[in-house]
Amino acid sequence: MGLLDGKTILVTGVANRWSIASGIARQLHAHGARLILTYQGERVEDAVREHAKEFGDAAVFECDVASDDSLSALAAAAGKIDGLVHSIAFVKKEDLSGKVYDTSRDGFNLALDISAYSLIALVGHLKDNLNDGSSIMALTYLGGTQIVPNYNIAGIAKAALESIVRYLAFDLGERGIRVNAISAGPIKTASSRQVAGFAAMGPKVAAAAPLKRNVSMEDVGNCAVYLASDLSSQVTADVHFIDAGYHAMGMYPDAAKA
Ligand code: 0WD
Repeated sequence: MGLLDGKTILVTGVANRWSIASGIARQLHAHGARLILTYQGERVEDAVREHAKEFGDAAVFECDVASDDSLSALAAAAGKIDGLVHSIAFVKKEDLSGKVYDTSRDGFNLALDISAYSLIALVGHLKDNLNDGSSIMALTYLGGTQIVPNYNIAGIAKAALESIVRYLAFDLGERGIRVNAISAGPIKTASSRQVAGFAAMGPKVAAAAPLKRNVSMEDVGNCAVYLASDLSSQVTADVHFIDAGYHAMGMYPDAAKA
């Protein structure tokens, strides 16, 4: 018996095998979930369709969160679901270094639209697809509440995303639908590599975190299994850290010695 037997979960953001969503899909599938994967556009369609074969021939649909037509088409095609994974972010590369005060209006709007409003748009379009008692989760990062140099506008978008998680949890609570965020430690992916200085972040976490390691996609996927399952039936409006405890440090070991 798998923890997720009988549940259908829609997973966004599976751009490629290195995407965090791919690690999440792998663990959800391993615990018995039937998966629906989405792809952003034709550029990644073939890769996502090929990847879907690894997850029991998961159904695959287009979903560009920048387009309400695309979201409506997804809602019409997807059928009933018991879970939704939001693993989507986009920030112009030029806005992932330098000064936040140099961010353009356009760069701000794009980052907030794709990385934060997209959760509102997805839930708004899929609200009738979601069975009562469903679980919704979104990927966030420590840079939403703390200063992480160069994360800049991406962090500001994560702050909005985490707030959206709480308000949606309130909206949907009467249907027993839970909404949470997973705050993952740094994992090398196509998106994260765009952040200036990203390569140094994993080793810094491993050196400073209580568990003295960084995290993997599998670790994040295991949290997603818990959040998607009935084991977490009383957990909502929460940000759950999968970061080896790094977020709780107020001073890092090297600095403490100095
Ligand atoms: O260290 C990390 N990698 C962390 C990532 C630490 C903590 C959180 N996260 C978050 C990210 O901010 C994001 O919300 O996890 C989520 C997934 O990020 P990822 O796995 O690091 O990155 P990636 O594999 O690039 O997935 C992001 C995807 C896009 O990938 P591509 O390579 O095609 O840009 O977001 C999707 C897309 O699949 N995406 C969209 N999906 C639908 N419509 C759109 C869009 N308009 N734009 C981007």
